Amino acid sequence: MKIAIMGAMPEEVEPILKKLDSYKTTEFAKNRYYEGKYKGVDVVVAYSKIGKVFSALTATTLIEHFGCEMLLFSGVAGAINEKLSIGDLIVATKLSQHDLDITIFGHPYGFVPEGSVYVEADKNLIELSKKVAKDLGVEVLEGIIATGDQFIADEEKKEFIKNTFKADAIEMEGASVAVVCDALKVPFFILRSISDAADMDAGFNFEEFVESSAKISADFLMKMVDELAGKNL
Ligand code: OS5
Repeated sequence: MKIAIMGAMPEEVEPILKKLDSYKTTEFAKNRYYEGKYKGVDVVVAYSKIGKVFSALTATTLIEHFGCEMLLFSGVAGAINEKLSIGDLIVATKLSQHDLDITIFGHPYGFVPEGSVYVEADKNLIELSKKVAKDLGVEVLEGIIATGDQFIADEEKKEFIKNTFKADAIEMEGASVAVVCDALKVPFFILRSISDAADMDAGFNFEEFVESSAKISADFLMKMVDELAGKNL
């Protein structure tokens, strides 16, 4: 089983690359892909660049070009749920595109014909994350992640996303990766650690905490890969 491990920004994949035994760098479609081994498992690591289009391209490439059969995403997010503080972990149960809007035609926000408002993440991988959380003694919230091509730093936009999608956290790549994996029938898992609260301080907080929160997410994700390695998939 070859596993794709992706983030959006260099900060999100650097802690993962440091853990690989060795890797080979390949350029494809204007991006770099790191093919390596981790505890005997074949992995391909990449950061997509920011946003839904780049992340969809990278997820598709990891699956169709590099032959990955499972995709794990690690990164940071803005908190909506007040239970979430900086550094806390959230696992997506389902994801939605908060900036997808053809409501003028009578459709709900986040919906286009032949699509769905939410895409559900793989239940087995969510179960595995619960086991890892228990073993590590860390709390991980399961919740809804809303994705859009905007860095949210505004209470009004945050309220809209909270009320419309019942979202617990916001980011800019998860739902597009989810759409790709769902369409290509590849099990996927989206993990995020909180870097800010998507409020007026979000820009400052993001810059201060992106590295530390990205590492919290990456370390947890690699514990999940430890477990997957033990299963000899
Ligand atoms: O990937 C983007 C989404 N991430 C999650 C996130 C988020 N999303 C929406 N709203 C929030 N409040 C969120 N909080 C966390 C994080 C990331 C946000 S966009 C950050 C861009 C920062 C930046 N700009 N230039 N650089 C960094 C330097 C640079 C220069 C050249 C190449 C690469 C980086």
